[in-house]
Amino acid sequence: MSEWIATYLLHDAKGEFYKKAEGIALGLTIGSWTDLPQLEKIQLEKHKGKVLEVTALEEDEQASRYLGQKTKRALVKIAYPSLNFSQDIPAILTTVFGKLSLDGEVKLVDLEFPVESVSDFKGAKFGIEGIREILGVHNRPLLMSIFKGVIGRDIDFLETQLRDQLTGGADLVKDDEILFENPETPFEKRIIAGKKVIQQVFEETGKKKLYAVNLTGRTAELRDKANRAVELGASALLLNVFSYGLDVLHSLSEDEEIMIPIMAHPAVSGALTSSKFYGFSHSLLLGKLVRYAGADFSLFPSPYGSVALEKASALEIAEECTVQRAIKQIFPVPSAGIHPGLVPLLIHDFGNESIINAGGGIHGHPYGAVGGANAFRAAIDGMLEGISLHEKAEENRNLQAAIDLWGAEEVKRD
Ligand code: 1AE
Repeated sequence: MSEWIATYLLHDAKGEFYKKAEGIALGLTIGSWTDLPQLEKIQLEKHKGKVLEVTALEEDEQASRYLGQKTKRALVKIAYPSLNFSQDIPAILTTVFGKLSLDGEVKLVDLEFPVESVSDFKGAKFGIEGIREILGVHNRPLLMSIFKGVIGRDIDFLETQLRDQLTGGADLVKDDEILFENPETPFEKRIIAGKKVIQQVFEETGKKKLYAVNLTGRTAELRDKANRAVELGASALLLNVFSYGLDVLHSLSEDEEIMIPIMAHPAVSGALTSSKFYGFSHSLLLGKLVRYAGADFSLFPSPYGSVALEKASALEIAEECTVQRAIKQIFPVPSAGIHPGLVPLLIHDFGNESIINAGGGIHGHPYGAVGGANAFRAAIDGMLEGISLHEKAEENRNLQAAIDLWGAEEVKRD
């Protein structure tokens, strides 16, 4: 029988984890707060959740202190019959973490998809391989830049910013996630301007580029808006997935009319992942679920920048994006507060199959966005050539200027 297996991290003062797990398995399947007649119980057997494993963990003193009493911890695995629910993200999440998410110190750390259901989740249309094919870049991490300081600016300003970022060496540019519909730079005008600049840069340099326009507005409008974006020649979409819900991403990614890559922005996800006790693990939400829902890129805070994530969590997200599965690998994009001096650490940790993403670190460069993007590309090249940032900076004044301003974190080479 096909089953979804959820793994939870539980904290409980009494430590009665098996009893708690049984309560979850029943409560989220056939159970209720009151006992059912025996006959009904037998009929419902095939719908019943099963406790597969209860693994006690060492006490975490910090957690006990935080919760105000000595608290025990355990990992619990529960299997849910697929039979109970339609194979879509809202039904799955409501089953494995619906009311349970409100019931004390319970964190959903993983969810295993049954093989029979994997075909319901086609994943990314392009993924790492497809994006590299479009851009014609195969041998290095990609460089992405972000429109910054564009609220209240006009379309000419955006065009100039885009051209500077691309000619400096960015492979892709995305809208800032806080750029919504506005009179100065409305969605359609941004797409038309973006297409024009990308074409000009291609004619000048022979290099293909992508620009991800922020798909915003009411949920009911998004599909039409995405279709309109494709008609107008958009090359990629950015989506604030967690402001809308994973199923919105899933619907867009499955749509055969929307044949452009989709970038998943993590805005709002911190409210669902940051607690040690509640919500989802980072890797499940920003890695596995975003990938199964069909994003081509998953953005998340790197361990190093202005909004840092614990290194282990950031690496786990990247692992979920790239581990071999029946669906395509997607780009991990460790972001936020990134400057060229962090490039060696990022490549060391996340490898070639990742994207270096920077807004302030490009626009705040002393020689402007062209210099900023170029400094990043030099830092990437230096890392691949096996030389230090400081050595590379001797031959690249943009990189030197970035290091002078923000510093440099070299990695120890073996
Ligand atoms: C985690 C997402 C980062 C992002 O979208 C963004 O706008 C970063 O900007 P900077 O690089 O911190 O300026």
